[in-house]
Amino acid sequence: MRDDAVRVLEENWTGHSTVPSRSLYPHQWSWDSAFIAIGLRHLSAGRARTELESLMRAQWPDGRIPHIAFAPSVPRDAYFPGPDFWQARSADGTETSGIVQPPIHALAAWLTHQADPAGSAGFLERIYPRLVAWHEYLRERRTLGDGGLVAIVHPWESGMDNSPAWDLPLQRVTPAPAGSFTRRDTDHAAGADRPTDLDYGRYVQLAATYRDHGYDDRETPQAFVVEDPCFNALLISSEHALAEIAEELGHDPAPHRQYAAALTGALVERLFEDGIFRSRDVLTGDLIPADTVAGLIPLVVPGLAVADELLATALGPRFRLGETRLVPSYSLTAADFDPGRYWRGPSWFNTAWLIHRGLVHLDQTGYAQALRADFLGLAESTNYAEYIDPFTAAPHGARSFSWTAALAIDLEAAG
Ligand code: 2M8
Repeated sequence: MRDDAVRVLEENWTGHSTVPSRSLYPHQWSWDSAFIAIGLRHLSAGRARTELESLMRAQWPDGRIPHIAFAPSVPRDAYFPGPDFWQARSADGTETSGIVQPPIHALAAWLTHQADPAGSAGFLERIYPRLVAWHEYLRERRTLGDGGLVAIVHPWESGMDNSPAWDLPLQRVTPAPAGSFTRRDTDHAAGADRPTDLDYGRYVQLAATYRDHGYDDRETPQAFVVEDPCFNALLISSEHALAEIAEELGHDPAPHRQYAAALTGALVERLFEDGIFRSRDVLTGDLIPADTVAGLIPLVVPGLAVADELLATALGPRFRLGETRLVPSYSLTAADFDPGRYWRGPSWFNTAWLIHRGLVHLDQTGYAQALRADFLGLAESTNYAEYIDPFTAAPHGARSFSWTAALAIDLEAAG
């Protein structure tokens, strides 16, 4: 086990959960916690269970798991938008945001259980109904297009905040006035790496509109409604995990398998184009012609009919898997590819982990081993950076970043 990776997770542990980064992200983030649990389970399955169950305390009565659970001990203005902006609380009084992140939690819960089935008595029983409620929220409140896929209503919900795929739908959004808020992210990270002020103003306006309509999915006049391939692919993976959990608990797994199959069919039918999955703008009905790493994440979907074509795209000129470092977040052939700016070119460790998982499932052992070796070497040499330049491997964003350390521990254990 890599001592430095373990140390990162120790330093970022708050006693019941792990912050992504002490400086840039000092609260609990939803999909970060799931990735972190996947690594923590190798150090302490109990701590991994605590990580996930503490996130569940932030769950709302409608089933949504908010993307941030705010830590009361952290100054209220340490991160923007903070608790005073969101004005939201879970049933137990935890201050939270009101938007969500990709649903990888059921997969994380199942992997956590598998690391220590004997010691996890009661864990699956407690978490299963919460995960079911989470997926029901997505299915009932976020199936906003005609094809059965779930939609995101804010770029931050994708986890790939500044993706070029959001440029077209964001053009509809009038930004919040520049003087009406103060960014805190640029205190901790280079401005040239982060989203522009114009985009940030749009993120703030979208979130404020949702907030001002009580985060009600039926009432809010959303200006951004998008079917994202990564979000839906992780929902499918998590539905398969829920089927496994249901079986383990003696419940009927069939509804989970049926929903996973329906989503898989819709994913291919609605989003696959030119060898890759693209996002669909639900408000115009159009596919968005930006090829991003989100479009490769369906490699994790079991039994994907177009897996061979998708792998060919990963290996081809758009992403050059095996020749570039990890997997770039945006097509190398795009005119506006940028190797340093947030989600507009650089490589992230969590997406590389997901693609590695897909390669393993596809029995692409050679590519999987090469990606694993690249990941482990880079995680260590960059001091567990948030993301890297896909050509030079220069680190960007936060260092001692939790999911980079956690997923390195997981991949190390997989060797
Ligand atoms: C980044 O997102 C936050 C907003 O949620 C931000 O830019 O301020 C993304 O990389 C996201 O995927 C991640 O969960 C979060 C915390 O690590 O940071």
